[in-house]
Parts: sequence; C-alpha cells; structure tokens
Amino acid sequence: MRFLFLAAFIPAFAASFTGPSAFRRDVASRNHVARESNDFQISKATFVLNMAENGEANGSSEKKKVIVLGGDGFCGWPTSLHLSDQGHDVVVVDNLSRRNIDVELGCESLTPIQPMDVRVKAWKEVTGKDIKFVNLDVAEEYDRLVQLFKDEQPDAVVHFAEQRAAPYSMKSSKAKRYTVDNNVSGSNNLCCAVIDSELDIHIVHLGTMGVYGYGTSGGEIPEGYIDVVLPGGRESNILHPAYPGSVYHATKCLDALLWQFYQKNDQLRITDLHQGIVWGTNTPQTIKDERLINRFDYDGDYGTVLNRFLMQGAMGVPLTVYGTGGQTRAFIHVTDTCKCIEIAINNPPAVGDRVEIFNQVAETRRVRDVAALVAEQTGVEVNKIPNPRQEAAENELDVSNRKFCNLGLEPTTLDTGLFDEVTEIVKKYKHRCNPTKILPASFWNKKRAEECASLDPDSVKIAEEEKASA
Ligand code: NAD
Ligand code: USQ
Repeated sequence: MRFLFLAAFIPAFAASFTGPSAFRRDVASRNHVARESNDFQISKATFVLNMAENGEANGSSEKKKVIVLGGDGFCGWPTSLHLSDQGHDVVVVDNLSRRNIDVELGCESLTPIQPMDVRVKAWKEVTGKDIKFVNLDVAEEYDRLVQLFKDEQPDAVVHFAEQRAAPYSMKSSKAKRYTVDNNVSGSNNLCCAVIDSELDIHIVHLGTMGVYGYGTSGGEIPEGYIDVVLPGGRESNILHPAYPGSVYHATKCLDALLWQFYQKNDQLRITDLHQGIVWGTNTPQTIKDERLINRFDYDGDYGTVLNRFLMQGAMGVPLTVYGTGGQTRAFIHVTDTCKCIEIAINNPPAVGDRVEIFNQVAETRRVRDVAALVAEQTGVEVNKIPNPRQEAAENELDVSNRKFCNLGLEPTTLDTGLFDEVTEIVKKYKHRCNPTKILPASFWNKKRAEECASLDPDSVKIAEEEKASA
C-alpha cells in the first residue's frame, strides 16, 4: 500500500528517511514460522493468544539477563513476573514515581499493590525465583545507570519507565514539563548508558499507537515505516509521520527520533513497540498470590478507558463516554503485553538493522461500542459527557499487527469472559474506590475546560446496592 504525502509533510519528516536496504528488511524474513501475511484487519481478528504458560515465543529460546526499567508499574510488574517465570534473569529498576503521583493526586490503585520488597519476597516464596529490585531514577541518575549495566551485563533492557498518562501530561505546565523532562531524558540516558557500558544491549521500548495520530493515514497503519512518493516522484520508506494528541504522546514521538538517531550513529539494537490501550489486571503470574497483585488505575487521569468502564460497570456508575464516543482506539490485554515483550526480546534486530517497530495491538474498537458491551453486561447506563480532550470526535482506525502475528502472536480480543475476571477484582476491592476521582480532572485547553465546567466530581455515587455490600 502506498500513500502519497503532500509536500507539507516532507520537511518535518525529512530527518526520518531510511536507506533502501533497511526498507526491504522485514522481521518476517527471519521467521521460523511460515504464516500467511495476507491483508489483515485487526478489527476483524479472531486470533487467540496461545503461546500460553509454558509455550515459547518464537525466536531464540536462550534465557537472558533482562533489566526492566519501570518494572513496578502496571505493564512492567506483570512483564517482570512473566519473564522470570519463563526462566529469564530479571532485574527491576524503578524510582517509584508512579506511587508518588498517586499521593499527589490523592488517589491510589484500586487493587492493594504491595511495596516492591514485599512483591519480590512473595515471588521468591511462591516460585523460588529471584527478582532483584533497584530504586533508580533513569532520567536523573545517569552514572548509577551506567554502573548498573556494567555490573549486571544485561542482554536486554525493557524500557517502561516513563510518565504514561495523557491526561496527567495535560494537567498543568508543571506536569507537561515533568513529562517531557522525565520521558525524553530517560530515553536519551538509556541510549547513552548502553554506549558507555560498551555492551551489546538490546533496547526494547514501549511506545504507543498514539504516535501515528488517529485517522490521518487514510488507510491501514503500517508497522512504523511507510512508503511515500516524494515530490519529483522519488519513492522512499520513512518513519510514519508523527501526529501526537497530547504532551505524553509527543514524548513518544521524540523517543522514536532518538531511537532512529542512536541506531544510525552507534548501531544500537532497538525495538520500539507501538502499543495500544492495555486492559485487564491479572496475569497467570500475578494471580499466584495476593501480594503479587497488579496495579489497577480507575481515576480520570490514569485510568484507561476499558478498565474505567469495567470499574464503573461493576460499581453501578454510569459509563463516562467522552463526547460522541466515536473515537476508535487499539486495545491489548495485559497478558498479551507480557508475551509480546518476550517475543521482542527473543527476536532482536541484528547490529546495523534499522529500529525494529511492531504494532503491539490485538484489535481496534470504537469507544461507544466498548461502552455498549460493558453496559449490556452490567446493566449500567452510558453517560455521554463533554470531552475534556482536544481530539477528533470520530475516527476510523485500521492497524497492521502482522509482525507479531508472524512471530506466533494470537491476540486475545475483547471477551466478556475476561470482563468478568476484571469485574470480580473490582468488586473485591470496591471499598478502596474514591468516586470523586472518577470524572475527568485534566483538560486539554481552556475551551475544553470551560465545556467541562458543569462536571461535578462529588455528583458521582456508587450504586446503593454496591455500597451496601461493600
Ligand atoms: P505505569 O505508570 O504504571 O508504569 C511506569 C513505571 O515507570 C512506574 O512504576 C514509574 O514509577 C516508573 N518510572 C517513571 N519514570 C521513571 C524514571 N525516571 N526512572 C525510573 N522509573 C520511572 O505505566 P504503564 O501503564 O505500566 O506503562 C508502561 C509503559 O508502557 C509506558 O512507557 C507507557 O507509555 C507504555 N504504554 C502503556 C499503555 C497502557 O495502556 N498502560 C499503553 C501503551 C503504552
Ligand atoms: N475516553 C472516554 N472515557 C473515559 C476515558 C477515556 O471516552 O472515561 C476516551 C478518550 O477520550 C480517548 C480514548 O477513550 O479517546 C482512550 O483514552 P485512554 O485514556 O484509554 O487512552 P490514552 O489516553 O490514549 O492513553 C492510554 C495509555 C497510554 C498509551 C495509550 C495507547 O495511558 O500510556 O500510550 O493508551 S494509545 O491510545 O493507543 O495511544
């Protein structure tokens, strides 16, 4: 598929051109599993991820030393457990900034997450496996980061350690500046530290589908790179144009340029995973012991749409659809997140390969359709409220995830059976919910804030029967 970009796009992305040899390289050519790479529309996907429990992600089966930056977070903790369970030697690095933001926002995970020392001790008791924890700020403590790499000699570093909430990144100038400083410095430090360690470390970064923007491609969004015809008729294959919708998403676009630069300049081996919205909470590992429970964010800043709807449905709170609910987004279950990371670790690019980019998504869905599914299952009403975000009211989204499918991924799609599992968790901990934190609390600009002025956080009530049984 080819897209013709207007000249207006070209100067902004001239820096992202890649050479013709890189253009032809495709992870599919390195596959051991021959799979049809026919056109695949994820919204119609019926795949089920089955590289389950003891299965091995396609690629190298060698057990590796893996440092997980941001390993105390919603995606990082279950991924650390999954990798450890699969026999990899895992070191978790985190500065616990997310827990501090909970304090700042006066809100906390609905699930009672335990301190890191309790988490790693529980994992040892349950499985006999060690996970080491290092409290380190990736964006601030550069020398310690380099020393850590020299001491641990990791094969791979998985980078989750960023401020990841779009609404929080739009909350105030302070939050915007913190998000840019933390995320961009952290990614730059990571590249510099790999170079200074003089080790051949594979970087696996969690990017986002939001780098592509929504509805701007005019067709299926490819995995990272796009064929274009430049003015004068020259054909090229470039990084897909970046079109962020928040300061947070903008940092992921800046990250992508850093990866491209350090790969070109220092031949770093880098995989960038453009992930959709993660939903669910437990994985086969976090469910082994209550002390291993994963984080569950439900508040207006950090809660993501499907988990928020599932929480609201379970609490009898009308579902907070922003605007028309015509926004189409990509989704992935947290269990698949963990498995995708392992596939990425097992399939590193070779030295000299351009940045490997995968779309880490299972399917796409429209927000109002997701709300309808949850409403049908829980009997709650759908409440269309003014949109706090500056975003397209309606968009189509068609995304390729062929590369992960070619490597064995059979994605879990939205499944009301899995909804039940989340609902059960939410009901168990509903006494920890603060309903005043449910409505949006960050607004993209003055106009959006004014449009949302009528939203009263104190008006949200948990349904009486739910309260009574709490
Ligand atoms: P999270 O906030 O739960 O976890 C991030 C972790 O990184 C936190 O534990 C935080 O304390 C840590 N951290 C942040 N800055 C740090 C620093 N400077 N030094 C050390 N540790 C630091 O977020 P998450 O949902 O687990 O997301 C992880 C990554 O995945 C993010 O980069 C995010 O952009 C990406 N992602 C998440 C989703 C999603 O739906 N949750 C979707 C797509 C991509
Ligand atoms: N939305 C609602 N009601 C809600 C919450 C959200 O209608 O109660 C809408 C939003 O307006 C938006 C969509 O749902 O259109 C998705 O919002 P979200 O908060 O679930 O997701 P987003 O802000 O995009 O961010 C999340 C993660 C981020 C990750 C991104 C992947 O927080 O770290 O990068 O999903 S993606 O969206 O594919 O870029």
